[in-house]
Amino acid sequence: MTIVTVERKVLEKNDEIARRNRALFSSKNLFVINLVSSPGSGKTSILERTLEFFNRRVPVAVIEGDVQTDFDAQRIARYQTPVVQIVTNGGCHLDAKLVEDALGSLNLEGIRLLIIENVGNLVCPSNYDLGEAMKVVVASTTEGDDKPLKYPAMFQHASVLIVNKIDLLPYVNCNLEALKANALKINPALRVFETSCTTRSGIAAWCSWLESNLKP
Ligand SMILES: Nc1nc2c(ncn2[C@@H]2O[C@H](COP(=O)(O)OP(=O)(O)O)[C@@H](O)[C@H]2O)c(=O)[nH]1
Ligand SMILES: [Mg+2]
Repeated sequence: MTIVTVERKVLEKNDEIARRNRALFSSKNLFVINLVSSPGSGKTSILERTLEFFNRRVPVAVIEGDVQTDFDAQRIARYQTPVVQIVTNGGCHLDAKLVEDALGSLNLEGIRLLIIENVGNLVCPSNYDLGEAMKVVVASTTEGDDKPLKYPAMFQHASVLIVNKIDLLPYVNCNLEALKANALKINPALRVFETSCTTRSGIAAWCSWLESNLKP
């Protein structure tokens, strides 16, 4: 009983800070996405391919969330992109306060798109609003086609699904149509993209859609 109450208070506090973040993003005309997936699905790779595609034509900033290391921030910094690494020290998700604190170290002047890469985890990040416009969930073909049914909350809370590693379809036990159908069963409103970060298939379609969401 007590645990439930504490959990609710934590989430209420988080939502209050998320509202503050959202107001800040809105005042700066920033489009913000929260990229979520299990570890290794390809979130950082999709970010790299996205930055490469925009080639600095679209000003992007990135917040990286990881349990340990700044490896992902180092990967993003190679694209001359402003990036801040949040290390959660064991924490399994980002929360709105961590993002608010990270924003203090990011110069958002002229930035139009902020991408937050969440900690790799298909469970906890679904509960925490960071102030983003939408959650984008990445599911890779190497994870099989049943994950939307096993982790429904993440797919319910997301607006977009990126099915990544489609180059590996011939080699893995994953039925692409079943994966998409399972995700759409959980959330029929999901917008679906299919990508490969190795062949770059689908990256242009994803980036064009992303760009169409930027505020004037
Ligand atoms: N074959 C293949 N490998 C990929 C693809 N995307 C990412 N990877 C590899 O998957 C591993 C995890 O990718 P990473 O971007 O670090 O995933 P993250 O943990 O979700 O950020 C790396 O070895 C990537 O090179 C893809 O589309 N196809
Ligand atoms: Mg990563």
